Amino acid sequence: MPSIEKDFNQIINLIQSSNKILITSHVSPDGDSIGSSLALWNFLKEQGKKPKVVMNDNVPNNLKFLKGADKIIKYDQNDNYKGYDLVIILDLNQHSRIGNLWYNLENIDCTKIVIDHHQDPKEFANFYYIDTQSSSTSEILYEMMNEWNSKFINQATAEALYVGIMTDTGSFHFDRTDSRLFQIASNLVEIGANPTQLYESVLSVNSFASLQLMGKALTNMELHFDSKFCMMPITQEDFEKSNTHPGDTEGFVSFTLSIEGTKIGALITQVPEEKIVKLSLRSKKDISIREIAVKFGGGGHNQASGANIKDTTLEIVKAQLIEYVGELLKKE
Ligand SMILES: [Mn+2]
Repeated sequence: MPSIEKDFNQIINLIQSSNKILITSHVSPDGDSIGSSLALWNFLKEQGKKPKVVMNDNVPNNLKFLKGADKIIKYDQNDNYKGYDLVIILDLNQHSRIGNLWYNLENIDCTKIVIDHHQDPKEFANFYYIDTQSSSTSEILYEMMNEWNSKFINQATAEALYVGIMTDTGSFHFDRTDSRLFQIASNLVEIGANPTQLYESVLSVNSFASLQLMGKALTNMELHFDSKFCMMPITQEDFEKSNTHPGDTEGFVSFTLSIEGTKIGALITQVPEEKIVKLSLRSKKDISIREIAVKFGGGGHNQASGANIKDTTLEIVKAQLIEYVGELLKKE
């Protein structure tokens, strides 16, 4: 466990004394990882610095409209990533989440900073700013930028931060959506983030095929323990029949928790090409399902966590999950 001082000044000083700055985030990037990375990129460019965003994976189509998304550099294993003054790692707390890019960054001789909101950070960087009470990395970055100098937050930065916050809060309804967050959102709207446009660009982008898969996933749902637990399994065959893939299940897991009286929800998908079963867990406030994810070798937040389970089957994971959830509910 690294030593963590919640000190923006330390981080701001490090960034201020650097010019060429490499920004990166996690594999399979989402709204918060792309949003926070591009917000910081725009914010630093506004001050005449030379930031670059490098990602292990491609930017999802629905986030490509953000300013700077077309400048994101795809990881190249032959690049030695030398010549940077500083590396800033966003929205993750263990180096495996960076992907193979980590092996290129690991040995370069420059300071590495992690800014994140997940629990249980691992030791791999020089400085950390971690706030597990924060809704998103984008929210932390807003606070940092505000403390630094809010006049550098331009419209592009505001839009990227807004997208990060909107996606990581399930459009402002997850735990840690508090009054401060609405103040921040309000400031971002004032600067030029348009809530209607950003919601439509990022979230109203379902394909017909993914909606057909959703229909199948909804019929697959099972209730257990007096409706307290809802499971949504999706098989390899379901993906094949609808001509979809696991990336098309974005947002599905939230349906499991939308049932009256349900406290715990799980999306379980077979990822055939990688021979793994992917588990996404959600719980309502006051129940933490993080421990269950840890039992499967994963992790995350108290109300949202997950695991990628190797060498198993959907049926085995379902049975284990019912057992673990049963134990957890007994303690309630
Ligand atoms: Mn995040």
